[in-house]
Amino acid sequence: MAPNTERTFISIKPDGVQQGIVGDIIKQFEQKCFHLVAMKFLHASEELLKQHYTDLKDRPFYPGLVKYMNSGPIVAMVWEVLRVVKTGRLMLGETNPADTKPGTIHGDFCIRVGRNIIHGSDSVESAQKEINL
Ligand code: DAT
Ligand code: MG
Repeated sequence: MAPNTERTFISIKPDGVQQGIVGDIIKQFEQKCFHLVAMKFLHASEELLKQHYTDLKDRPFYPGLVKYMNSGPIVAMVWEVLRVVKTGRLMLGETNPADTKPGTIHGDFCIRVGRNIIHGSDSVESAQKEINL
């Protein structure tokens, strides 16, 4: 990797896959000149999801979050480019679709925080952890 180049973990959640917007989302990252370095279509196990979301284990929505993420297949991707972690989060918009503007992925494709169709790493460190998982 070139200096300052980062990798981020982005996954399209089960409802995003069901909505049929996988291609639209990948296209946005490609248009932004992110490089796709890995992609996997998988049905994540509860065990794997619990590890991925371990920081949230004491939050009231955690059991529902794990169940939702386990409800169908997801598209797990690694994207690489300069400052990709921050830019990726900007393209996703705020966690809660109600708090974010149209023109972001959360702003354009979903309504509820508990069904927000896409995940993106929030730091270089968490990206590393999530990619390893
Ligand atoms: P982010 O995914 O933006 O990093 P997070 O790590 O705080 O946000 O939460 C992880 C996911 O959990 C989030 O994408 C959607 C869900 N979530 C967060 N807050 C929630 C809430 N108040 N009710 C239901 N689900 C929530
Ligand atoms: Mg998070």
